[in-house]
Amino acid sequence: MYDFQPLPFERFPDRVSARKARQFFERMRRRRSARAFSSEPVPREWIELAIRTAGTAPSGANCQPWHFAVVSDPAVKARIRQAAEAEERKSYEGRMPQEWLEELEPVGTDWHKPYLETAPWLVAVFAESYRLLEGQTKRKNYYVQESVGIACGLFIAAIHQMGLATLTHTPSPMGFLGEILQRPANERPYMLFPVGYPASDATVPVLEKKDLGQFSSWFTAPGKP
Ligand code: IYR
Repeated sequence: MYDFQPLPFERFPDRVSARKARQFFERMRRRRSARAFSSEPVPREWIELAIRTAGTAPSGANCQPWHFAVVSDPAVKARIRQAAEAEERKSYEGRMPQEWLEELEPVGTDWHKPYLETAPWLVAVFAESYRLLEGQTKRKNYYVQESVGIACGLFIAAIHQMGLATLTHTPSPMGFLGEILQRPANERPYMLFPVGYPASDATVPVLEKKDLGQFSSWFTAPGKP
């Protein structure tokens, strides 16, 4: 049994909550995935803070089933780029069904991933499917996909909030990440984030996000907002 303490909670005045809700939305709606990065260095401490933010995520039974492998060494970035491009090339040139390729056509992606070397940092996230206790007994983790997904969401928000850009890159398959980054067998690669400033000439597709009414339904008492 854990020790319990009173919930540390700061209640804001309504007008403060209303302002924070609006300001956070206005900030987050300006986030865009970048596919062209500047090589301008970014302090390690900022990346540490984004990862620490990710590590505050709720997780099944507080297992915290994530690992963040962080790369700035150009030699390691080059190996990752080479391996990712080899897989992506096979995907784009045969493994991906026609329907998928057609869906991606307007985005303009292909197997070339120069950003894996240009971005000053690569952050590879691994999901710990189980834990090993002393004596090598396997212990299950719970809600691993959900937990790691939430941690990644917080990471993305933290990176955006500090004025940097990232991309949710999922080269497929990405088993090479575990090998290059020497992760144990109980971890599966989950996502790869190049992080840095966007290139000064970076472009993004003009996309529409769904309107609230298109992705929510509400069940309120008659006459209640
Ligand atoms: N992993 C590939 C393909 C890709 C798939 C989807 I769905 C995207 O939204 C974008 C890319 C790549 O990174 O190019």
